[in-house]
Amino acid sequence: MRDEMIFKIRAYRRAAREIEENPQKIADIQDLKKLQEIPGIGEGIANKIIEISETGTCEYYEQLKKTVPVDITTLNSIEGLGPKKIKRLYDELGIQTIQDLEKAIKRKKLQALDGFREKTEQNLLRGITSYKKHRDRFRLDEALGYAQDFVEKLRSHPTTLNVEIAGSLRRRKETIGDADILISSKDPQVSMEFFTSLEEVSRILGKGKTKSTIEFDNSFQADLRVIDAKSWGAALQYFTGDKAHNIKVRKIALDKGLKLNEYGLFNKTGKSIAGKTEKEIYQKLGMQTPPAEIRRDTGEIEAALENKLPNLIEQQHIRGDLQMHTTMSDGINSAEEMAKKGAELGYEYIAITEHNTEGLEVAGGVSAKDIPDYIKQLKSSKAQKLSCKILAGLEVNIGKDGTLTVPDKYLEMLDFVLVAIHSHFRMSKNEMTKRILKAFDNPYVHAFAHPTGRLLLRRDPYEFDFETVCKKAKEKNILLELNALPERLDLDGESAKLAKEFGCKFCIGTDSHSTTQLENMKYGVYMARRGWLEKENVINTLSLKELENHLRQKK
Ligand code: DGT
Ligand code: CA
Ligand code: CA
Ligand code: ZN
Repeated sequence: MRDEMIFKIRAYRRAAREIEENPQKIADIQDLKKLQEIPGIGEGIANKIIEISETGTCEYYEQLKKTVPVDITTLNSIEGLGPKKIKRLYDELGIQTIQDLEKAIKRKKLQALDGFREKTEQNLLRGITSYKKHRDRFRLDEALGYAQDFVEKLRSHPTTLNVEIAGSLRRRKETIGDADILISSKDPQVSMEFFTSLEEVSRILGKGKTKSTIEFDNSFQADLRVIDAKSWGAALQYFTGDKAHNIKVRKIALDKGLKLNEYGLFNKTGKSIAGKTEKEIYQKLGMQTPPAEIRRDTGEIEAALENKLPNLIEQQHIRGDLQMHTTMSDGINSAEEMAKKGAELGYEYIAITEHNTEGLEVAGGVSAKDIPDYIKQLKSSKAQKLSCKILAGLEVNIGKDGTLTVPDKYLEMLDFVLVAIHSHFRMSKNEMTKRILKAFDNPYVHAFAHPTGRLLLRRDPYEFDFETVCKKAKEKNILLELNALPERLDLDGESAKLAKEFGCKFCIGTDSHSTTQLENMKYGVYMARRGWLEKENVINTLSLKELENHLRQKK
């Protein structure tokens, strides 16, 4: 915004990245020298980190902000707007807020600017609508991070008997409205005091005997409810939801002449017959306990009544990770470092899946003619010695007409070929479907990466006929990816369940750009569980040998 030197900007970005990736909590390192041991952090930034840890902000930043009266954070979260455009909109049209932007679009003022067209205006308007629709929700990883920290503090308090996260967080929904935390306590009043006085709390929105609501800095909210131990299971069941699931379960109770509410399961005379645990409630209703992730009344109740719930996949079944990037493109770790981290996670293999540069404007990647070298590098003798094997993969762009941007003779050399849509998102549904089907006809394709292209709370999926694509994937033996990057989570549970019903198989990849991000695998597993997937449905539960056999079958 201030035309600062590019190297200065880069220095801050690099530091931010390193801090994000640092396993240690940065506020715990209050030592100037120790901070400077972190790559990318010099004395200037180290001093600012200490100032921010101590005061919550830093003078330099506050002064800078005053010189630029633009709501950059909000504008930047609109799809189609980045820092460069925001600066031009401010310089040339004086746009500071989302309201200013809307007004300017309505008056067709953007079209007058160089490089902006009517189409740009329409796209931005769509971005604004999408932003407004999503702004009250939070990404699963962020919400879970907050709530789990909180719950750990509550758990370690001496008056706490039991504490649990309920609601959409327990169901691992990909976006979260608010956190619902349940507690049973020796002294409810003390628990409430403790909850509302924790340092993360920025506002107390309500404080009562059995329920309090607090807000964090970023306006994420959490409810805490105090529960009687004898009603623990009933409350956990009720507040886990979702609502549709609850309504149907309550009806099953009614049909049996029983009454179910958040205090327990009661018979006609009002006597409690279950309530301490969820399990005994479901048992008394003649059903298995559905895992929280699938509670949304899409068949789990019927399955539980017939004792036919799926055996959901678990994190421990995962034996490798099938999508990631390295320093060869915009990642921050080398292939070898990724494999070492893979070994730490107990993996037998990882697939390095760089982008191909043809047809894509990203920071680096591999061009088709460099593929032989790329493979040689990944298969170097040094890499072969690691206990976690590296598969040579590539994330290939699907061109506008459905042809792949890398010739077959190169695809044939690779262990694992992902294809994905990275450009021309706005085609008609029919055209987009044809484009994907055409790509699936290529005999070397193993998997379809981030199939819907959505970015959570930011970009809606592109339009295509999902069922037709599932049928073709099944026919051509192409895996559908569950992309575990928290801003994607693509496929989501609903789509994965549908694809499973079509007989599709899946792979889970973290799409990592650093070793730390390899730990995002859990989010992919949550989506798989929400999609009713079992171990057998997911290819990276196979051993290296079995996986190699499967991948070779394509050739
Ligand atoms: P969220 O917060 O929008 O991500 O979604 P939830 O599912 O966490 O919804 P929330 O926080 O409004 O309520 C937590 C749970 O409480 C919900 O999953 C089920 C239960 N619940 C809330 N309202 C109702 C209701 O009107 N009827 C029934 N049966 N259950 C409800
Ligand atoms: Ca909630
Ligand atoms: Ca709530
Ligand atoms: Zn991609």
